[in-house]
Amino acid sequence: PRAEPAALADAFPPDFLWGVATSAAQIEGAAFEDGKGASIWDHFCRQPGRIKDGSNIDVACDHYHRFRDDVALMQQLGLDCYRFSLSWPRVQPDGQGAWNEAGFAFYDRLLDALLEAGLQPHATLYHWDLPQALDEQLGGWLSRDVVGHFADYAAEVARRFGDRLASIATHNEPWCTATLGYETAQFAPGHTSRAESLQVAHHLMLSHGDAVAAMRAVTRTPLGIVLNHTPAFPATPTEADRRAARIDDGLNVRWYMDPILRGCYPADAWQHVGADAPQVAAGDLDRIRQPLDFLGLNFYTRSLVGADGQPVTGPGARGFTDMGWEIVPEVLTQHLVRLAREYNPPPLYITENGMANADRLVDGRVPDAERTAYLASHLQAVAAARNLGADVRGYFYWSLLDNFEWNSGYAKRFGLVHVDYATQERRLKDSALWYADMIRRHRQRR
Ligand code: GBH
Repeated sequence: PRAEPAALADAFPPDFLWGVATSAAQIEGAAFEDGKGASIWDHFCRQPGRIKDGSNIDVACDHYHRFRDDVALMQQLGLDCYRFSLSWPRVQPDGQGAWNEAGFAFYDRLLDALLEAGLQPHATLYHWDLPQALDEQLGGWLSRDVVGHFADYAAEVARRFGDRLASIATHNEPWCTATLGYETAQFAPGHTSRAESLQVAHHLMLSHGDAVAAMRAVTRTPLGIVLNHTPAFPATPTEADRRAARIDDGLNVRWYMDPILRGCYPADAWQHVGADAPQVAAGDLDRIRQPLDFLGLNFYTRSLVGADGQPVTGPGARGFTDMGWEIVPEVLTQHLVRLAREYNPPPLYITENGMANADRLVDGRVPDAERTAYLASHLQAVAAARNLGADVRGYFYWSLLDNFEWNSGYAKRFGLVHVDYATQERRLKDSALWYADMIRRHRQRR
């Protein structure tokens, strides 16, 4: 298809779903209101030097108080669905023991507002905001005990909300939780050990499997997981770089896909990590591999592996985002087709895709042509992958709003909607109007 809204609308079947995504810690604010417990991100933001602009998430986009406005914006855009996450410490302040009814009441109000507006709610249980109490008392995801606490939390959410949720994903991007949180220290809780990160990854996957099993007992809503894939390419065509890219693929893509969908770890990457490999108890891999109803894929860019530094441009490069990430939509097509062929996965959703851009307000508008081009080219890429056999059923743009971009603070803007943090004023960017136009055309064909 061409990149125009009409051509793109034509390239997707009538039941293809259009959405946007957010996460609790990045937008809600109200960090200590109505009985919410602290999360590891509330804590991390208070450690000097962790967040580039020194900001925190006490207020963020104030979505906790402004969710009705945000739902109205999504309705205005004509979206089918909304992907959001629940804050575990908002509904269970210590991560075990007592539930916080006021916290559940917020999600109850949000679900009512979404359903009233005709938007399908897609929930994620864990988008990185672990209850701080579990970190302090048990050592966070390093503790195998957290697996059971997560499954209890998952079952409680499924019991209360399952019948109103269009889907539930256990984890968002376990690679990020494990690698950025426990190996590179970019994310909470800020540890620097590969062995820890791989043990955490194992516990995350075990908690995914146990949560799916626990939720199956109380809900019939579709269950799955969301993985982030950054396809790795050799920086130069040498054998050494090719091997490095293959190992990177083993640690980012196959380290999660293989246990979750096939019940085994990838042999080459396992061998590569040597003594850093995790403790795996008998039966763990059977618990991890549960039948899933969908797989969510978050795609932003590729990585070039093996050289001393990354080349400024590579084959297929179409420029870089404000995060410095290379824009490579054709890699999304190629990767989706690979997943379909290698794994025969459950139905796929692009649960995140988007770009940070140096957006500015100009005469009351936000002329973010770069974002519109990114969106259009990635939708073309998804359509192409579908034509080549990848069963992709929906697309969620990251993100609805400009929000807290983790260790980058508020300086990086991913939203279709501009947020003025001084006033909390929301304003649709040009890309939002483009997306709404494409969706409207697609709906006319239904
Ligand atoms: C997602 O993470 C998160 O789910 C979301 O909360 C976040 O706001 C959003 O993306 C935007 O960051 O280091 O150059 O090789 C995505 C995390 C992005 C991690 C791409 C790996 C590789 C870029 N991934 N990144 S590079």
